Amino acid sequence: MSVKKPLKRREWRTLSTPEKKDYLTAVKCILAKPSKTPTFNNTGVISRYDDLVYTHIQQTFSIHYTGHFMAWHRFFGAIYENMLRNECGYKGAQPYWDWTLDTPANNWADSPVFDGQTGFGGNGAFVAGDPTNPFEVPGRTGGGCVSNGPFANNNNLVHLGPTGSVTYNPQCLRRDLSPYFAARYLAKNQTQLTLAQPDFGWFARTVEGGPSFEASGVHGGEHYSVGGTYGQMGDLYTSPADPLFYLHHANLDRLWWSWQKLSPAARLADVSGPIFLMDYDNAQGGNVTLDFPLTAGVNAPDVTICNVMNIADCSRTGLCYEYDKLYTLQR
Ligand SMILES: [Cu+2]
Repeated sequence: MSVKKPLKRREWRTLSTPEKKDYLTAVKCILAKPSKTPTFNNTGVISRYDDLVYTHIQQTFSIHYTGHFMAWHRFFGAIYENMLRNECGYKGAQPYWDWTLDTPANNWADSPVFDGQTGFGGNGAFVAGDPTNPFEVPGRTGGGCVSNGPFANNNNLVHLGPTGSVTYNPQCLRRDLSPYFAARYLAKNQTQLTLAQPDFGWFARTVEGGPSFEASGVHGGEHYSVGGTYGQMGDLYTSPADPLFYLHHANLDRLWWSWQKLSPAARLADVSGPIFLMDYDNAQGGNVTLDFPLTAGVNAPDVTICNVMNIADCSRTGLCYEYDKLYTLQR
C-alpha cells in the first residue's frame, strides 16, 4: 500500500506564474461545473462552486461564534481543495494568503492576490455609502463589481445571497477594500496576540473576535478589509462566493496549525467553545467535544472534530496536508 504524502500549501505570492494560472483555471472549472445539490424550492444553486456557498449559507448560524468554527472551516477548505484536484485536475495544494505581508494600509490594494494578471482581480469602483448605516465598514474604498482579473465582467458569477437568500439572484463579484481596516486588524501584532493565547477556547475567540467591527479578530479583519460593506467577502453568509475566501481561511487554518504545533501534545486534542452561536456562558447548551459532528451537505461524508484536529494525519479518514511555513511566536 502506498503511503499518502501530505500536500504542501504555500503562500500565494510564492507560486510561479504558471502555478497561479493552474489554480485559477481550476477555480473557473469548479465555477462552470453543474451543482450536485438537489434542486428544490427554486434554489439558485447552479454550479459546483455554489454547492459550497449554499452549504455555508445554510449553516451560517451554527458554524460561526461556536467551538467548531475553526474545525468546520478547516474541513470546508479541505473539501474545496479536494474538489479542485479530483474534479478539475488541479495538481497543486490550496494556496494561502498571509495578509500580514500586505499591511500597512498603503500596501493593501497592491497585494499580489489583487493582481489583474496573475491574481484574483482587485477592488470594485467606489460606491457612495450611507454614513448613518451601522454596517458601513470604516475606511471602505470600493463596493462595485471587480473590474479586472479572471472573475471580472460577469454579472452571473454569483448566484446566491445577499445574506441568507438562496433563491437565484445573478450578481457580479464585488469588493470594497478597506486598507484602514487591514492595517488595524491584520498587522503582525494581531497574529502574535492570537498565537499567544493559552488554550483553544481563547485562541478561537481571539481569531473570531466579537460581532462588531470594533471587536474584529483576524477572521473578520480580513473579511471586512476585502469585502467592506458591499462585497461578498463582508457577508457572513455568502462570503465563500469570493474565491479569495479559501485563501483567507487557509491562512486562518495555518494560524491554528501554528498554534497547535507550539504545544502539540496538548493542542492536538484541545477543543472547546459553545455548541450554539455566541453561547459562551453555556446558557443554551454545552461545549463541543472531539466527537462533535461536522457536515458539509452533499459535498463530503460527515466527520467529527476529532477527524480534523491533525492536518497531516493522512489516514483514510484524516486530512493530509501541511504548510510550507508556520507563524512563530515572538516572546
Ligand atoms: Cu464561514
